[in-house]
Amino acid sequence: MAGSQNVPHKISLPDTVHAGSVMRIRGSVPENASRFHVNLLLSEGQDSDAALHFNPRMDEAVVVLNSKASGKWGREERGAGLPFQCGQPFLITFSPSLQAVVGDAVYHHFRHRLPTANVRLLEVARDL
Ligand code: 9QG
Repeated sequence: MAGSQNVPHKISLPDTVHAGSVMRIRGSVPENASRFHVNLLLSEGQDSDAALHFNPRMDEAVVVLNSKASGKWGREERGAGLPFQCGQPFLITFSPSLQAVVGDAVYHHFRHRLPTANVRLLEVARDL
């Protein structure tokens, strides 16, 4: 596992996020990373539902996006291409409507299934 000491990491989001701010995640992908994910979670606890699971898979050269409701994964969406590289820094921006921008390029618009107003925590995990 190539994660750093700060991973996994979960933070409570301020109320401004619920009101519709953008969220920016700056990080870097370790050499020999296989996968990492950014989750927008609805509650504390191990098996929280997620309005968004954004899951770059270096091992499959794709980003899988999904939601989790009542403990079950929904239908996966996959973006076009993999805008992340091992050993390189990245900047991910999520708009209030869950459009994912990587660097300067719009990557994928995940049409949200759970109300984003209910997002309470941001979690990052695995190899980043
Ligand atoms: O594989 O796909 C997203 O649809 C699953 C993965 C799962 C998610 C899911 O195993 O991995 O990416 O919490 C999990 O288990 C995550 C990390 C069909």
